[in-house]
Amino acid sequence: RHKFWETQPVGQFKDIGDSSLPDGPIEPPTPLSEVKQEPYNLPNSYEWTTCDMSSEEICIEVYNLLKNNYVEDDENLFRFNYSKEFLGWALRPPGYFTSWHIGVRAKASKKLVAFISGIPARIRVRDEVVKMAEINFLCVHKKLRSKRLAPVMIKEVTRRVHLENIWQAAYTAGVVLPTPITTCQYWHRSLNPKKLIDVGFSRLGARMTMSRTIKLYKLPDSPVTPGFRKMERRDVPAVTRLLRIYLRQFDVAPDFDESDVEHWLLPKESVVDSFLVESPDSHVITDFCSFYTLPSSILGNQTYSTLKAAYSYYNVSTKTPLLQLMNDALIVAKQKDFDVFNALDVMENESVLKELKFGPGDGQLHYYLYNYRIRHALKPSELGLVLL
Ligand code: NHW
Ligand code: EN5
Repeated sequence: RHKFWETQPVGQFKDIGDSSLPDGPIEPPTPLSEVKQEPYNLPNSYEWTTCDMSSEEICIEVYNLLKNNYVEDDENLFRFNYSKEFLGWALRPPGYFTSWHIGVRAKASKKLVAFISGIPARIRVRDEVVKMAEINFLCVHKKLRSKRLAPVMIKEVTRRVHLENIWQAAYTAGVVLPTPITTCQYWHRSLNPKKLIDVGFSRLGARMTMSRTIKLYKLPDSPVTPGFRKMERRDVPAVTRLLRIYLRQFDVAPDFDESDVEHWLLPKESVVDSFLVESPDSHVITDFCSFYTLPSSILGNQTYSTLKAAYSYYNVSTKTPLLQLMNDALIVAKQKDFDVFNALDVMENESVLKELKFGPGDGQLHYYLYNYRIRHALKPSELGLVLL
């Protein structure tokens, strides 16, 4: 069934429920001298290229490949359109390796036809913090599909991760592979219902008119929580403390330090937005919420070309109820002209999504670990990790 994945150190479907297999690494690290020194072979007319994402020109090539060939929904109405600024941010966190930003070019034209990336991360699985690669943006040009290029790219990124003495990875996908550590549901909250209906993202509910629908999704003009404000650089230590304590309760979560928080959560225009609640009297930072910006191209609509979507990222509520905190996030997202606010049922999200008028989408997101077995699948609420 899975000719490639059957050969890889990942949990296999046949082993589900086998309690004789221990949790933890599936194979031990090999000495670095035994890691293959040369890249894997590509079909003859293609060559490897390392993509320097600090170069505007290379960043544009990766951007264009993804804009035209990356993930679509099941009806091919929308395609993710990660911005250049977003890609620069997503691929250059603290300690990143340029060698993990891997492209494939056609030898003759030098056109970029495929891409895969990794970034380093410390991910805690239960009681153990594991150095991992987060793999993302695997993309093969539409005209080169089904030629078994993806397995070669995955083996090549694996080799380059091994060369940095890292032996585990985390990744997500909309497709089922051997074998998910958990499966999450996408939820969507309409901010601009008329446009969402016009472009086929959502439908008018039964016995609902457009004007009733617009009224249903109305939000206040500004956040309601006293002390709610944008996160600033001076907040990094306090936000790091808040987040580290909060994420302890989940079985799988990132181990963020201050430099990670500065990179991943300090607001960056049209990339990531973060807000916190500072108690008006004590000035203590008690709550935090964030979302990232990921537009989708609307394929074949006469009126609209882009769907502006916000994706819930990390939230921490200690004093302000999560419901109110996320409602304030919806309010600021609406003020920033997003059409829809998306969230997964990870962490404590499930408990507030229905009341905030989110509805389940038609997409799921499966989470995976490479070379790390977890005997029992997690519930989405036991997962404290959001990948981009
Ligand atoms: S998920 C988004 C992936 N990208 C897209 O969906 C974009 C549109 N699609 C494409 O570009 C986020 C192509 O369809 C792709 C497959 C390139 C997806 N993950 O070349 P073939 C990520 O980026 C397996 C993993 O003929 P293709 C996460 C498939 O099951 N494997 O197919 C990436 C089959 O293997 P099997 C996937 O359609 C995580 C084989 O590829 C996959 O031309 C990567 C077929 O290859 C997917 N999303 O190209 C793993 N989609 O065994 C990282 C298909 O079933 C692992 N396949 O025969 C960790 C590495 C690091 C370890 C470090 C220690
Ligand atoms: C990971 N870094 O299918 C990358 N999105 O539900 C890989 N559906 O937007 C991730 N089909 O349900 C890949 N509207 C997995 C995601 C791939 C993209 C995808 C889904 C997630 C999606 C929308 C549009 C469907 C269009 C037709 C959807 C319903 C919204 C409705 C709003 C009102 C309340 C009920 C729900």
